[in-house]
Amino acid sequence: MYAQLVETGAKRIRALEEMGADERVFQERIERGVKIEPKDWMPEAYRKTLVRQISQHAHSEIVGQLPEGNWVTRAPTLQRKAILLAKIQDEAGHGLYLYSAAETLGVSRDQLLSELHSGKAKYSSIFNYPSLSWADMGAIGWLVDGSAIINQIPLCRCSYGPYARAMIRVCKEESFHARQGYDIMLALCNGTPQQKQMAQDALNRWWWPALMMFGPPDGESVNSAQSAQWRIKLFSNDELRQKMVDQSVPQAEYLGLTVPDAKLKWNAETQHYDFGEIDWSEFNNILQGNGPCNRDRLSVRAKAYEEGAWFRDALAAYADKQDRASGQHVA
Ligand code: FAQ
Repeated sequence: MYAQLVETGAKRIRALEEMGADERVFQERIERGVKIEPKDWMPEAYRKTLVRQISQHAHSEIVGQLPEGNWVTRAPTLQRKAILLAKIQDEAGHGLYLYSAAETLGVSRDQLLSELHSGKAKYSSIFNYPSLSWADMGAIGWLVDGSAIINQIPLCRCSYGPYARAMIRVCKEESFHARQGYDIMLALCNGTPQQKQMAQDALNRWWWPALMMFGPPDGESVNSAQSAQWRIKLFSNDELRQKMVDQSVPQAEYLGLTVPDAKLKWNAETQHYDFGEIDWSEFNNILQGNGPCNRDRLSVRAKAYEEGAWFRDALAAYADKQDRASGQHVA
């Protein structure tokens, strides 16, 4: 599957014999399954790819709090509210582990955040859709966290040590998130016809965007081949997307909901579901900053960062004071 992924990427990668001595030793270590650690030699392009992916991932966790934050004050019961709050806090924690993992590669958190706030850095397309009803909290947990787990379980085995280790806890927490989402969907589907209709409407709106989360089709994925060679990616975008469809369709059937895809059909030969064409123009539009919520998401994050400046200053002043008191102050 690794060789297949290397083959299917849109860019050609270099073979071992075309590499310089350091790079060859590095590649051989990766192929033996040895983790790369922050102080090890690494090609600059490997470092840059990881900074790109880990920071995009961190930004996604932080921006991803916003669609759910929209429903904290309107959760239907105290218990649902407490669960939702805990989930959103977990996402903040995931952002922090991931920014820390990126920092081991020599970038500062301030630099990464300024790239997010200026619109230069990407974050997951999925968080540029609005959360219109309480049922969206169910659909996000079930489909968005569900997709995140499918993508992230292999990352626990990726070649870069700090990223792989951060992912272990993230995946455990995402599993709770997916269950809480499915539990909301189940409650709505067992409720009144109107509640079931809310669940169906949420599934209709989140299904296709969730499939887009896995990235462009393999033939158009510019980073896949190189990331596969470096064992950052262990499965291709299309392989993971297929896993998501195969896993979610029976779950939708159990809920008594209809997946909004007329071409969805079990294929006995491949033992997978065939599914319809994804609207990649919608995805590309979002990546260009023109999705339904792109501008709003960025302005909310930038405002929160500005308004938190006094708190960061106070923390830095306190840490400085502590260092002086303990004689560890560096001028
Ligand atoms: N959105 O060549 P590829 C979550 C970009 S966490 C936006 O295939 P790659 C938890 C891609 O960056 C969700 N951009 O790229 C949660 C590249 O552009 P670049 C986030 C996308 O990196 C739940 C270009 O397209 N998870 O949900 C997207 O090899 C609920 C070409 O693509 C991660 O970040 C997209 N969906 O594969 C939180 C997981 N897809 O950078 C709160 C780690 C692609 O060259 C609430 N990331 N692009 O300018 C990955 O596994 C990979 O980065 C992929 C993309 C698979 C996302």
